[in-house]
Amino acid sequence: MKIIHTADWHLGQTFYGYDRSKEHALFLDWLCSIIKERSIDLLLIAGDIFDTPNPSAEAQRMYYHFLKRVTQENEGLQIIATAGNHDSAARIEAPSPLLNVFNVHVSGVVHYRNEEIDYDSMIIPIVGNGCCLAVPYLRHNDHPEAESYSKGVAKMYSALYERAREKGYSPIIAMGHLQASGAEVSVGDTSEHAVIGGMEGIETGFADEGIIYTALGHLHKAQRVGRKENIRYSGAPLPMSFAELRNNQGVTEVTIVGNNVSHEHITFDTPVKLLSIPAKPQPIDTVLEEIAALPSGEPGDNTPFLEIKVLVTTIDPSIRQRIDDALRNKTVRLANIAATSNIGRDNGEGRPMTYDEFKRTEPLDLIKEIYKRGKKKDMPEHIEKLLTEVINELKG
Ligand SMILES: [Mn+2]
Repeated sequence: MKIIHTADWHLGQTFYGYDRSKEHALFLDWLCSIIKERSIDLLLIAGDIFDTPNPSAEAQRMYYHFLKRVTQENEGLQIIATAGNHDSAARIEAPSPLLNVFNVHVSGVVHYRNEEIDYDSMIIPIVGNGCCLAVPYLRHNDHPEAESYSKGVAKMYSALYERAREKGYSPIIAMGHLQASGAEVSVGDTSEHAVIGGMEGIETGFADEGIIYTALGHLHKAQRVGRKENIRYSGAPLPMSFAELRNNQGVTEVTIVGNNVSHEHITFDTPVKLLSIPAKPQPIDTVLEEIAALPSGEPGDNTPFLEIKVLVTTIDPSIRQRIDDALRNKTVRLANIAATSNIGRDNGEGRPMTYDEFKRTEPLDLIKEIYKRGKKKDMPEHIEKLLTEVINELKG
């Protein structure tokens, strides 16, 4: 059995205001050709099909056009998709009566029967005698009762696995949209944290026995989880932020023969490159020199997106204008100016703190440092204690 595992398409995404529909269309064309060339039996889409719960008509048209084309071109192809945290679970599942006719199954919502989780609705038979445990992104209370969210999610997979095994399915594969513990998050990536924010990772021990392959979505970097080759993130096909520019975007081909499973990452050569200059934040004059070295010409559909990292050393309102002037006639599309300042606090590594780092800083640490800077001595313990109480009170 040959499977393509993909996730995190984020159809309809705009990148700092730029439309990405052409990039997405090229990806879907490429995916069609991969599925045909490699005689794929099963396509798994592990969530975040769309970028928002309310995708544009164009994004939806692109998705349904793809489903129609790929099922028409590949007789016998089965498609199973689950909802991610960015998708509207109910919306993507709504066309199921029609999609089922084309051998497309969408698992968006956790269904209940007599107030019990309807596990059978998430067990999708696949070619041969196998099945796929198609688990959508689980919101709070969408899982069996447990002492925490992460334990509840793990319990959901274990319960599904037991049920599928009792029913005699083999092989059993699983698919889900979650943040696994032991997985690597792209540094500073905000799209991956959008909903999960601060929640602990899910232990994937449930996949140790019996489940031959676990196809995950949510993290945008292709990787195995917890050193297990058969628990993987396929990664996103397009970089969704500048933090992802070195992620080697693509899809994962999985081949199952008997009890053997092998995989191969197939790189998608993204049509629009992301450029982030300078390598680290630099004062404006250095930035302008690097901009001057960029190629000139008319911008087109595939013109790279540019991020500029400026180190602000003095308050200078002309910076934006100087950057705009320097960029005139350059074949880049300015997406983001990331300004970091050394006017304020150092991040402890001898470079200024970025806004994201600032957001992650504990308030108490910040207050202690400011106290030390002003009073030239450590904050007395009784003040620290008092502040801790106030902060805890505010955090509720
Ligand atoms: Mn995503």
